[in-house]
Amino acid sequence: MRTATKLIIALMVVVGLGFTAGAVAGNEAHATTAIKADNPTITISAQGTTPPYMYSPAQLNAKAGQPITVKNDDENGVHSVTARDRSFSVDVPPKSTVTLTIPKAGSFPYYCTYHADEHNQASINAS
Ligand SMILES: [Cu+2]
Repeated sequence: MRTATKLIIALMVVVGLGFTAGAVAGNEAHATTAIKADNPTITISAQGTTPPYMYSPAQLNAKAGQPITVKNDDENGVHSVTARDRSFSVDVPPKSTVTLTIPKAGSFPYYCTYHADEHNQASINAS
């Protein structure tokens, strides 16, 4: 990807985070629209049971700095992957995929800012 394209995407992400998660420091969260086939992946899906929305897998292991693909299979709603401690946050529009990078090692329980009580418990363990 060209540097200019990366810069534009980075700016869009910073602006987007400013609107959706004011408490998140822009320089600590990274998201792009780039997709790599071998990334660890979180899939968000809507299901007709309780809870209505699922993060899968519920526990994801990754390396700090490694791109994580976040795929939203729900055609009707935007969801987010937002660290409880606000280390990172990314919005995932319906039927789309974004890339999330965890800035540091640690265990990060996360939730959805749009449906705080309607997803299963989930976390990313970054080493
Ligand atoms: Cu959600």
